[in-house]
Amino acid sequence: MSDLTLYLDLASQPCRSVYIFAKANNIPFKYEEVLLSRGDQMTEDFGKVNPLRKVPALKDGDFTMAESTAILQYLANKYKTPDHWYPSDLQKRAHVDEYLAWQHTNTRLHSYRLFWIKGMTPYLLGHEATPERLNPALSELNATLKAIETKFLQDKPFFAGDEVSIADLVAIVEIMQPVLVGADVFEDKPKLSAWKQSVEEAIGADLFKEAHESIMRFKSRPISPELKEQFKARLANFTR
Ligand SMILES: N[C@@H](CCC(=O)N[C@@H](CS)C(=O)NCC(=O)O)C(=O)O
Repeated sequence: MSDLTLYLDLASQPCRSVYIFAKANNIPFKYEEVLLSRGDQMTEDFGKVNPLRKVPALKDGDFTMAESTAILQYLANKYKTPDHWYPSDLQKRAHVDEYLAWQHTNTRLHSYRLFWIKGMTPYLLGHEATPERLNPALSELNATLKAIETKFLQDKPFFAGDEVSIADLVAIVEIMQPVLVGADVFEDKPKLSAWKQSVEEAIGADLFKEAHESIMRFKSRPISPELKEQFKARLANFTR
């Protein structure tokens, strides 16, 4: 029996990267569901694992940690996963680290914002987002995706070269978030579309689909009135 527990809600992008990585590498773990729409992140027990009250989180024996990218690095190092995931070559690894550093305030930020405006507006307020709110979010994400094509992908199939790495994984789960609520951000981006296809194949289509099922169904999740009010306040903060 593994001592490793992963605290996850697969509707969350960073949780999906950790889940896909563990599954793709046959890392044995206990899956502990932390349903954000039920407010599980606020329980006393979860607070002991991650006082920041965010998922994903990891417990390995008595050791606990949060932050998806650090968790991926921990798992890659601990389980000595195939080198391509987190390359030992200094400069390849530096390119992976470079993307992981950049994405927090770029891919993550803009995909997250578009997901909230396009997907959470109907879920929380019962109507579609207006173009005035949608369009700026869409163009910010488009600029980020352009930068991914020109700076991080260039003419390579994956960010670190010929094989998939944790940088590709962290990117794809973020980009899929608005896609799965109807924003077709791959349209007119052949290079990005080809990369998506390659990442999906490298991960395995079944695992990719399984990991994304939860976010496709998120609108049917019940949500408490208190949490709904908190989420509405968060959504209002995205007003520009
Ligand atoms: N930088 C963190 C982000 C973690 C994060 O923001 N998780 C969100 C879900 S995507 C969360 O747990 N939100 C709960 C809340 O804000 O109440 C990571 O990469 O793990």
